[in-house]
Amino acid sequence: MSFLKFITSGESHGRGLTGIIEGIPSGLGLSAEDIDIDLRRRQGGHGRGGRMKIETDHAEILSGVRWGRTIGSPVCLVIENRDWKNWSEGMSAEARYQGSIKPVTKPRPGHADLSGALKYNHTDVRNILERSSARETAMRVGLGAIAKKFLLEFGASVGSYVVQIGSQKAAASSQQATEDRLMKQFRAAEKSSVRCPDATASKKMVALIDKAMKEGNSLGGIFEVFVTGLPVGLGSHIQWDRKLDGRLAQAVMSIQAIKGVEVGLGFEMGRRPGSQVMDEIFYKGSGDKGQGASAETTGFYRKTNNAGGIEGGMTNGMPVLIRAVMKPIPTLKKALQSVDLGTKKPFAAAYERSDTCAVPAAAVVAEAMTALIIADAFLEKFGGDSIKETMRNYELYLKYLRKF
Ligand code: EPS
Repeated sequence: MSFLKFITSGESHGRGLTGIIEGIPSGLGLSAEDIDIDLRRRQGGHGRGGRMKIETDHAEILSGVRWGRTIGSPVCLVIENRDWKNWSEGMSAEARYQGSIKPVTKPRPGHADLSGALKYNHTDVRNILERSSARETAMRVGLGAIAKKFLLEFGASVGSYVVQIGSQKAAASSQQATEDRLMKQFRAAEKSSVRCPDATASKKMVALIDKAMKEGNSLGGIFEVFVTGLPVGLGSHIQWDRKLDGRLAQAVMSIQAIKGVEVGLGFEMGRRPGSQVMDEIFYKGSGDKGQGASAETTGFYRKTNNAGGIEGGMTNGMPVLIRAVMKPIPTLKKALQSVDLGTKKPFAAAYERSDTCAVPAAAVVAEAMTALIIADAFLEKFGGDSIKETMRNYELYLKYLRKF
């Protein structure tokens, strides 16, 4: 990301999370409530553990916004950890509290614990697990909400829904879905406790999570993220690091526990002949309105969207479609074999409080990461230090496309 930059800091049981985003043009309407809506969405979802009963995330805007509008300077957010009151000595920055809680010496399989301790020379695994925790994603969602607000100015919407938890699949399919259909699936997902648009599958997913909870096990799953209303030409084919699909894949893959990312039909493309993969090109005519943002401006459109809205590393005017898989949460009540860092003796990993399933939350985090990348590509294409300037450049481009 070079036109929009962001960085986060914060430990899971530390004082709180901070995030700075630089590059949002001036004049964007922004309130803490705009951000809190997404923070609440991330905290929901059947299968979360005891921690979510403690936290009610709220973003405080420390800089970059004056009287409800961005002023062009970096925006800094702070989200307090309510759990901090239980950790104020154990996670204190002050040396005098050293040793106030016992070190964690038992690395949990599937976490950053062992590699992190070896790499950063820590005998207390807490120094690793506090930062590798998915608590950090609350701030990504906070910053992503700003990117979403920015994109909305240009008519682009980002959403997500869950399509699989454990072995339970939903009937939802995004592949041939129009923008309206995607939004409909999104609205249905918002009403489901597992963020799945298929009500029957939702119930079965809830039952599966309850069963895993009882058994002390955990579950992963698959979700989809979409972006509607994007113009043709975000990203570029000319260099590897400017390709939009590559940038999105890295961003979504960077979310804790995400182990695979697909664009459009994704891996299914490998099973089909080319004639069933490419999205043929049409031009709207009388009585044929076409579909997607591209049809309105350029007249060119597709009847299918197997490419997931990206060809040659550039948006093609169809909705951008990303699918990602989250592995099951690695903290299990079921003991897993590991080795103590100090004694080098084997033990069965001890259970700490944990979530059973966080796929619905991960989908909201992926919306945020997607929005940040798309907003970056938007600023790369249209520039602008104020929203008005970005809008002027954007509208000029649409005017050019209409005449093409
Ligand atoms: C997490 C472990 C749990 C989750 C946490 C991520 O926290 P704790 O160790 O305090 O019980 O609840 O997620 C969040 C706090 C959050 O806001 O999403 C982990 O190890 O990744």
